[in-house]
Amino acid sequence: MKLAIVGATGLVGGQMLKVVEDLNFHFDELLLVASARSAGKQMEFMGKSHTIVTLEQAVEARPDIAIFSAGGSTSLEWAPKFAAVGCRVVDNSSAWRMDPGKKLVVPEINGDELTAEDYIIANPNCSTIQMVLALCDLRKRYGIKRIVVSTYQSVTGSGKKAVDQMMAERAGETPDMAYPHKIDLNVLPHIDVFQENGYTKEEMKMILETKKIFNDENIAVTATTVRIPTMGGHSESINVEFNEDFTLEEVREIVANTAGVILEDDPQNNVYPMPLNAHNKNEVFVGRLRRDESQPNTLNMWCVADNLRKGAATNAVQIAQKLVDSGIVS
Ligand code: A2P
Ligand code: 11C
Repeated sequence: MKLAIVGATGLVGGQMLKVVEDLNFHFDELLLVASARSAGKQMEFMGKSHTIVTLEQAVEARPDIAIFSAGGSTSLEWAPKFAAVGCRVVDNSSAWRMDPGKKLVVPEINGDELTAEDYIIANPNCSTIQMVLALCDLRKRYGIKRIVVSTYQSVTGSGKKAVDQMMAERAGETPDMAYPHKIDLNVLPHIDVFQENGYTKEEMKMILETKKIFNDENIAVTATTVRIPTMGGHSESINVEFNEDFTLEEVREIVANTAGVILEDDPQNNVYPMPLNAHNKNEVFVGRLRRDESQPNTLNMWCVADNLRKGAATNAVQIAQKLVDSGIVS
């Protein structure tokens, strides 16, 4: 098994390497791929030094699986070139997600739909992944009519430059600006670019990707996505209207038994999910479960996950694992 990590020097790439080690993902040979700026440099991983290679060199080496996190334009241009030499590409960018010919996969939800025909597989947006995972088993039981979600997203979602901006502001230094405004001690109701309908691209990703992953065009979804000056994970306030009524007791049991989800719901003892606790964890945390008393069949919940882990690297490595476990890659 020859594994390539494309974008290995980036924030998500670094997490991918940690998750490969954490989840004991088996490989015989590892290719660390980055831009021409980094090619030739050495990088340590699991006690071994690796020479960073270019995309061209990686294609020549014909990896079995390549996990990409090097931006949308790199994926658009290079994923087909890797696929052409028989490599399975798991792509963390938004380049292929809404392509009708490509699968958008959260392994716990639709990983079983992967087949030998799939060469480019899309990893969903981080905010979408944690929400659909928190809801997937509740959906099976009660059906979902409508979701209203508001997010509180970590600066790590915008990459290293954004983390540096926040830390420089905190230290009283003049930052290189990743955002149009100061982020420390502030809140920006603005993630990614504004679209003609007044929503941001991040909001539209949550709406469209949710429908695709659940394979249900009829689920109504609306989103407001917000950047807050935190690291460690994205938080979401989710209001979900089911087709059927529920009991909170059963909801708690379903959430607690959902694969990849941990129930943290003991508000009397100040127990609820927080980004500080979700940091570097592979699971999605859910709490503050309560009935929306303003209308029938509706639940409020709070959901937190490390956006670089289950929101990106963990989900991508789990897709790669699924390709191996199902015999698509051997
Ligand atoms: P490099 O470090 O050589 O620039 P982040 O999202 O944290 O900014 O990381 C982006 C990742 O994608 C880095 O590993 C970066 O490599 C890589 N990358 C960016 N542009 C390209 C490109 N044109 N070809 C290959 N890798 C790229
Ligand atoms: C953020 N969700 O937090 C974004 C980052 O489509 O994979 C990931 C963008 C994507 O800003």
